[in-house]
Amino acid sequence: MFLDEVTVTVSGGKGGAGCIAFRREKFIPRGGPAGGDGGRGGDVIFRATTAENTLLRYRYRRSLAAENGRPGEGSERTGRSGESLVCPVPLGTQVFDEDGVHLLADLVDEGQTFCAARGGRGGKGNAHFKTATRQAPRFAQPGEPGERRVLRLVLKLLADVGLVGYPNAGKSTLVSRISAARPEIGDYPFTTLVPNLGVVDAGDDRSFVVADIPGLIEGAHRGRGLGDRFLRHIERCRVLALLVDVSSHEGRDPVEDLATIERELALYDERLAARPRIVVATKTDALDEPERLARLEREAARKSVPFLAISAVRGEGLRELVGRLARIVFETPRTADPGDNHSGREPR
Ligand SMILES: Nc1nc2c(ncn2[C@@H]2O[C@H](COP(=O)(O)OP(=O)(O)OP(=O)(O)O)[C@@H](O)[C@H]2O)c(=O)[nH]1
Ligand SMILES: [Mg+2]
Repeated sequence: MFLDEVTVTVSGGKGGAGCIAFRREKFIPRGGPAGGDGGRGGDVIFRATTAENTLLRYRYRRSLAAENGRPGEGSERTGRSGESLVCPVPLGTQVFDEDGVHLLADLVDEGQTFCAARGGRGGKGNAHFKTATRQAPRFAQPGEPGERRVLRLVLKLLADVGLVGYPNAGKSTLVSRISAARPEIGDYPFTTLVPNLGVVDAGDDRSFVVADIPGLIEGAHRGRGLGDRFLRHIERCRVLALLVDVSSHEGRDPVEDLATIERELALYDERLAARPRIVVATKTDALDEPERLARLEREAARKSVPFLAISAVRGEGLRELVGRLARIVFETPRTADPGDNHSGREPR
């Protein structure tokens, strides 16, 4: 199972109440106020970790509350602070406000944390309120409530290369040939329902991550097919590989397919239109009309976009593809736009 957006309520722990107490000791009459302070409430903290791959653990646990602080005690003893609640999230999780408009945190590094709700301060005990004219204060402060808010968590996978194309273009097959990932492959559209990641060995002890996302069709930005909701997972890719099936299996035209994919990308986010890319013609082993491949290649040249033809089934062109992707990946910084406000929801 994979879940990439969820709304949660976070509540910091309440501060413990201050204590009202007086010193009672032998030989010290009227010992004076001795009520200790309440403990602080715990915080709710999100922490990015590679141990998580999805936000699934929050599907049935939407209310995240840290422990309350303990009340203060006599003899000026401070109450114990509440434990903070540390909530693990996958790398690439963005924290938005309830409306999904303001980005509050972008957790991209292992161990990076964000304090989502602070615990309340503990109340002061009556020991604090003694003055020259008020020797025996019979009051103390209550603890402060913890912060409470509704937040929207949105996962955007951190892959280097995003594979985009029509359903059945051969995206999952390619991933299964160049990485150890074993996504499902099928000769029907929408075999892939959720994104998969694969780690590709690029030689020289270097590797990069490819994201295989569900296929796009015309009108995806309006929600057709599986829509564009998985495109957020390629928002941060350094390079996009646009896969186009050049066999005539699907009865479509490769040049039109490429135009449709480009259009859907731009309609989702025009910044994607400027991302480095490579056009990859797939299934050359099943090429029954060579002119289809030639036309696609000419179209890529016309747009000055690098082009490569492969057959994942025969393993042709894969080394060259990995090499070219690696070169672009290692030369291009990651696009992690901090002002990024694509939470999947339109501002209200
Ligand atoms: N002849 C041939 N068939 C291929 C090649 N690559 C993939 N296929 C076939 O094309 C079909 C679709 O492949 P997938 O890898 O599932 O395609 P996809 O792009 O991941 O499809 P969705 O997940 O539905 O978006 C399968 O039947 C594959 O066996 C290839 O290089 N040559
Ligand atoms: Mg697939």
